[in-house]
Amino acid sequence: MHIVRFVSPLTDAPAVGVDDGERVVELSGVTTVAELLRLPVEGLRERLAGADGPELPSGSVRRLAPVDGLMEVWAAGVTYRRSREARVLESERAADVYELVYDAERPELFFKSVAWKVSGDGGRIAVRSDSEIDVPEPELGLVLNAAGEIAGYTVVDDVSSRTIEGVNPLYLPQAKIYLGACAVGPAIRPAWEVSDPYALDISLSIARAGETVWDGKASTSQLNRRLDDLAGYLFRADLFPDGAVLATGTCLVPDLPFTLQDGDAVTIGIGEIGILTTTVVKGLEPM
Ligand code: DO4
Ligand code: MG
Repeated sequence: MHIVRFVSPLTDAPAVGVDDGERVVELSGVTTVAELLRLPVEGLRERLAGADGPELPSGSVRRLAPVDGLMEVWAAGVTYRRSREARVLESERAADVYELVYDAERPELFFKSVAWKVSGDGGRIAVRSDSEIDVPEPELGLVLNAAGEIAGYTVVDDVSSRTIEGVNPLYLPQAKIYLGACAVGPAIRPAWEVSDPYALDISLSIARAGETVWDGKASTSQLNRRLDDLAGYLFRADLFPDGAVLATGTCLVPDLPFTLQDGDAVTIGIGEIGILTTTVVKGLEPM
């Protein structure tokens, strides 16, 4: 079962429901995912079990990114050996920064996006026109409620400019926070339905003009951090009244000089969680 945010065909406005794979049952009286993330996990479970609104065939709804209200998207970095290796290679003079953070007690966490800028499944991601090497970063997303509990999981694409971050790690916000740099979806899998979040397959496939130009597979078993520890650091000195999504770092990075190009189709799959598909645009036109 997944929590979905979609366009209600009855009102043409965003709605929230429960998708069992065959039908979506709307949660009456709930219009945002943020409202659900104000509940503790047990309260969320009861609310989802009591879904009794209008029903629609699962394939018929237009899904929206499952982030809204004051929800924020954050991301962890260098949580997998592969990410550490790739960053050490691309950054040369600042390589130590990445070596050190991989083993440090405190993880690297950075702000990624406000809710309204996030792209959803079937949407567009962007690469910057002032960057030459750009990649998608497929990441398991923790969906955290207002109390910091892991309420569910989703798929996040932490789209990144390797050119800009490679020049100087202090440019990280410009490499990672811009219009079209964040995709989340297609939905949220409730935490209690995922038996082992440390054993999920992650795949990335990039297609250009119908041909696969890069694909790879990895697993969350390679994660060098504990999920609740990452969530704990995010909530240490901050408040998220509408909850947050925390991307847990990438384990798949194409070798240099691979770069995304305009029109590429990017597909990220995470076992038990979902498949997120987006199309790349080059440049920063409003989405
Ligand atoms: O340290 C820079 C960012 C790392 C990152 O985004 C990742 O490892 O996924
Ligand atoms: Mg990342």
